[in-house]
Amino acid sequence: MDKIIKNGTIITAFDTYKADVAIEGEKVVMIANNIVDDKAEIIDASDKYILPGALDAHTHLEMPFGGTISSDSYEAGTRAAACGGVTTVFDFALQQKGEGIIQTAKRRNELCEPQACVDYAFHVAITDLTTEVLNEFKAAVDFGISSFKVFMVYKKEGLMVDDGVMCKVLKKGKEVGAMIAVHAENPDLIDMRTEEFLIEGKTSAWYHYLSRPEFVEAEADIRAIHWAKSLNTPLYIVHLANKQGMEEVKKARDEGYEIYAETCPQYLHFTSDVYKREDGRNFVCSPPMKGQESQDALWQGIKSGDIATIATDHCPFQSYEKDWGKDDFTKIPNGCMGIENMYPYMLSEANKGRLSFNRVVELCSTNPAKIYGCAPEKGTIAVGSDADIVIYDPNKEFTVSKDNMHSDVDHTIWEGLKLKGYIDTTLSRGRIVFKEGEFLGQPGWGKFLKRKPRA
Ligand code: DUC
Ligand code: ZN
Ligand code: ZN
Repeated sequence: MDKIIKNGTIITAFDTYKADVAIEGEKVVMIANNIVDDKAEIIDASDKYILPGALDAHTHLEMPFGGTISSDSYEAGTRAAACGGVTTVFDFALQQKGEGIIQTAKRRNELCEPQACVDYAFHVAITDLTTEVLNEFKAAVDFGISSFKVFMVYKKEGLMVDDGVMCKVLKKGKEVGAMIAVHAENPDLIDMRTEEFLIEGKTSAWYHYLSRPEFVEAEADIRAIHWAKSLNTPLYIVHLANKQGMEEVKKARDEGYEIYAETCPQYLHFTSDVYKREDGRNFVCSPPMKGQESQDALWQGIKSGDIATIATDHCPFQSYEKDWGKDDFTKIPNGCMGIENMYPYMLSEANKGRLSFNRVVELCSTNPAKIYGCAPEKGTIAVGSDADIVIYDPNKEFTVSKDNMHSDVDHTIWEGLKLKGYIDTTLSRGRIVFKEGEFLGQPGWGKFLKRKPRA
């Protein structure tokens, strides 16, 4: 054995118990009381919790978007991930016109592989569905890419697909065992409302919210669910942020359909009121934060089990880039940071009693691992699983500031957030990559995850 984590309390999605965890190489090899091996390095976890590392199933690292490139490179983003207890990152690889799926993944992997500090996978976003691309789905799944995404928005940006394409992708996805994720908002309504606001001189960040309010997202959620039900295919809705959409997800699930909803910490913590702030542009992301009723519905969905996962949509931009839209919300690059905040925020909410620690593990680790084809290696602490482990100190007080974060971005929407409890140590496949505030990992350590198809 190389390392033994001693005296801690293990928390998985299903269990809470005291035991030692022995690691050999990259794997957990034993879980038992009082494990002894004189040659092993001892990591003392007295009064601490031992959790599986989180999987962030939704990031946009060094992604060309909004007239620039998101500020976190693969190195910076996965460094911040390690420091926030995220040991697997799922990044979106955007297909370029004429490109194949595997070609898209390989192009992004060339950038990612030398930089990644934790393990990673790609969802390929289908933007140009030719017959060849449709025929390539099976090969892509065999290659280890068992999830694809479609955007129902971003028409001008060339990312959007229409309902016909979405349906073809849903059907083919089911056939080859791939999960299909959708960004659901109605593009025509957004364009119509944006045009009206600009004509009326309504240009502050508040109008970003009003250009894509609750019903704009809900309509697309309902449409996507309708097609998934009609075709009897699974569906994963990314960054769900509105009440009506949440209700439709619940209804479909109650009827027995395989519909998964992901939400993000920013929707659970902030409301659309942030867009009235002087620095409202820093909170501009799509879909935008919504009203209190929507936030309450999301927390209710977490309680009822109808929210399946939490992920971040991590897509940071520097202040000077956000400032492009000071006087015109349409010029603000869309995206916020969160990769280092997701697990600490959710665990702090558990520590305050809002939900159980087990449920946080399920939402942030176990469920994304299962849904996206990398369980049981990822997403739990068990003999044989990867030693992706977070040691959490429930008694530590932590205040988020841009100065104690590890991204390459000069501000954070989470500035000043007080957390009850914080991450002490993160291990990625047995290697300590974060300890007591310090990043100890290495670019190039993270491996591409070849994922399994859906059964
Ligand atoms: N939304 C964002 O805010 N940024 C990146 C892409 C997206 O859908
Ligand atoms: Zn999106
Ligand atoms: Zn996104």
